[in-house]
Amino acid sequence: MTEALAMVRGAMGPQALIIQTRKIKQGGILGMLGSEAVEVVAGADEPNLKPASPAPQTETPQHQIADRQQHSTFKQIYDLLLEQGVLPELARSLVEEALCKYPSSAFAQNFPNFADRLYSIAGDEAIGALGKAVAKFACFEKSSKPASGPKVIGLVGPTGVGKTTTIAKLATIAAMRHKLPTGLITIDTYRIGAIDQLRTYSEMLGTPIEVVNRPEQMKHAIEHLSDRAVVFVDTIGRSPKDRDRVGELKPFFQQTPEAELHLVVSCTSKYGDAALAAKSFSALPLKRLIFSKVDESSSFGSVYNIAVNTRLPLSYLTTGQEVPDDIEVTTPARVAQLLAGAAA
Ligand SMILES: Nc1nc2c(ncn2[C@@H]2O[C@H](COP(=O)(O)OP(=O)(O)O)[C@@H](O)[C@H]2O)c(=O)[nH]1
Ligand SMILES: [Mg+2]
Repeated sequence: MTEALAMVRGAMGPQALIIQTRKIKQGGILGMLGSEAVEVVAGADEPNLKPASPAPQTETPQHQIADRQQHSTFKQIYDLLLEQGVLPELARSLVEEALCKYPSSAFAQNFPNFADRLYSIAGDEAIGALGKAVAKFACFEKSSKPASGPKVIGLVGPTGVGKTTTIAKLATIAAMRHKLPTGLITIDTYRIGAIDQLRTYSEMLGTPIEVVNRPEQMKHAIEHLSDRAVVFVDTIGRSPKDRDRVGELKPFFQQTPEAELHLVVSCTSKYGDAALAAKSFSALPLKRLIFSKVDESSSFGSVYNIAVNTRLPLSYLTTGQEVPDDIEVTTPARVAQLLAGAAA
């Protein structure tokens, strides 16, 4: 630790602020990595990046200036990711991966296996590098087409995250833009009749809708819609506890193994709540992850953490209440942009 701190002061000057020290098992980032695997995260304002002593009389070589810019860019990105709520170890992996693109920097020199991937890019392309890093840790996949029968897409998730609105968007795009024969199913586990929202869209689009109250009705509903190219399944319920809801939904989807289930997680949810939802709903055969309410949130760490930890491929993100326009296919570049704090 003493050796690491001396290295930090040597590199960043006596004013260097030690932010965090800890022992780690393997390579670290944004700090010195001592032979005893000690990680020190330190910060310094730009003037303190000058070597402590002696002050150089000659002009700083260009490559050193470039290195400093890269360091401060990566430090900024790392800090941004933490601000966004990305878990520290996931943030570190992201920055490490992005750093692979800067093998000539002094930081990268500390990670010898990076050195064989030689090419350099300018600082403002760091977000691009971050996007490539995001693509390494999170998955991205569109829906696949079934060999026969309708494509069945079901949306599940906590109450109020935007499942019905998202189905309305997807169904409108399928029916109006792609002219696909489209069908709708609502699974109402409480028989509360709260299907008016989706019924309105079904009438507007001229698409048939089936209301399913019991699991055994599921197969029948899909048979009714077997002439459709795509069928969207909405789920509604009133239980405040996700676990109860999942327990109720499970038998419905056991009847329809062909359904591609997308878990909807709101970007406005706290990491703990989103993680709990992901855990509860993992009892269902989830295939994709949708980020909703991107427009209402300014931090995207919690949903990124869920994407990495669940390994569920990202399908769509929703950006407002407008049907059908406020929906996009999720891409690594877009996630990087959101993590870096770009406007939603
Ligand atoms: N700002 C914003 N609001 C949304 C978005 N998606 C849905 N909503 C709103 O969130 C509320 C709940 O949506 P709803 O689809 O009924 O959620 P559900 O309970 O999961 O079916 C409604 O007021 C929607 O208009 C979105 O992407 N952004
Ligand atoms: Mg709903």
